[in-house]
Amino acid sequence: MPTPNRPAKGGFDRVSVIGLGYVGLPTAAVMANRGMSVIGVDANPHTVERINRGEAHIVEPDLDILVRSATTTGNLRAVTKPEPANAFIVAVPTPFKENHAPDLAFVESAARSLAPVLAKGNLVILESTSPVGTTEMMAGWLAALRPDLGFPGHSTHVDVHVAYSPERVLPGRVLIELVDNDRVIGGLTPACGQRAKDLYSLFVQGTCFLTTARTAELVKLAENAYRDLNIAFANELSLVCEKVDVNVWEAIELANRHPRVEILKPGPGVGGHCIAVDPWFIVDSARDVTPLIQAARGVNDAKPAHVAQLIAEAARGRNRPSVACLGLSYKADIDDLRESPSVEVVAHLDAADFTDIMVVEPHIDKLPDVLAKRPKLTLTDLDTALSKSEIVVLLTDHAPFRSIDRARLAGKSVIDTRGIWR
Ligand code: SAJ
Repeated sequence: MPTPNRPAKGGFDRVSVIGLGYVGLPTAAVMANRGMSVIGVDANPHTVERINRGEAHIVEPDLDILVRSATTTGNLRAVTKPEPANAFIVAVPTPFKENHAPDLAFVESAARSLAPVLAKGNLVILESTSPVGTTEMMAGWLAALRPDLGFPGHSTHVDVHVAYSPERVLPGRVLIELVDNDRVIGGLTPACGQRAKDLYSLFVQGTCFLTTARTAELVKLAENAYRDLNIAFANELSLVCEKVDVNVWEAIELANRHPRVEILKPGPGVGGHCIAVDPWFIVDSARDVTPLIQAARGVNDAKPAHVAQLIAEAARGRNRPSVACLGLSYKADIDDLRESPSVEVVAHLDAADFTDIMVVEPHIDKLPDVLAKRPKLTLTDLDTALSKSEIVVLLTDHAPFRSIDRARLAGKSVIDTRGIWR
């Protein structure tokens, strides 16, 4: 479909987003709905096809409506290979490898794929959560592939501006936070940062703060490590409370009445593709000086096995009972199972201890691979699970679980990892 002509937008007549996932697709759709001409690039042809049909391939409130309207107007078009544009926003995954070392293969392949279409005056922004120094590395890859163009740090003149600006959106509120949140923008030079700010100013209502690329990279990692550490404190406190027979939820609620204390909530562990992953990027670049960050990861990662042990102990008090495990996604009211501690708890259960392990997850219609072939384990509905179980374990605090009639829990062993039924 041809892209219609429209007035120049601060020199950003056409913007390309590389990687149409949890961050890239909403960003592309928001810009397109602001009247910008956007080319979305994704290596997966099925993703591209679906988007061009006006469908969102990920679940996020209102995203489907936005994608439909963006493709209907022709402002958003998805392709599998980069095309020339004024600006490129790279939003590809940055997972870690076996040893927790960051895996930058997707960033590198994005750089390789966009290098041939780069032109003088272009802007390249990396948004993926990345170890400090990745934006400089990306400029290096581009400079090697395009010796005819000047890149910051590699030439006396700059033909292509390069900057880093991390996404900060919360799954479930992505479309709101994409526009409203403040942004940190780090240019490889001040002019690079300013150029990136000009682009974000076209759709961001929050304040855009300029800094260096290295600082912006660290800021993103620090935000998520800060949260991981604070959740680890809450999780450690929950273990202490078990030992000294204190209700952790009441203790935290009362401690938080102090004007300068704000303890987060304990749970079955920390999941998702951000908080459980990003602190390792700091550790990888400064292992010797990060005992606290490493300890927090250890505390949060150990929590699922501990919850499974509590369930096993409850089972020992009964004769091979049926257990209902409520919730698999990593947090409430979303369908995302990535790094989910709830999945891990269920995976830790020993089938020999139970007659039946019933799992209730209203947002999925089939069990994830890691649980699919486990003996005695079934995906079932809430009503059946509550009727048949002797042990009920609350793993993810989805809305339908919050409103369960407490009378239905009477006489059962209840393990509420999120404190919603107290
Ligand atoms: N959790 C607790 N106790 C709490 C809060 C969270 O156990 O008090 C658990 C959740 O159940 C979940 C995990 O932590 O398993 C993470 O959930 P979350 O809602 O805190 O965060 P995410 O991973 O969905 O999104 C985060 C956000 N980062 C911060 O709040 C610092 C978001 O703003 C980032 O954009 C996103 O990571 C990202 O992409 O980095």
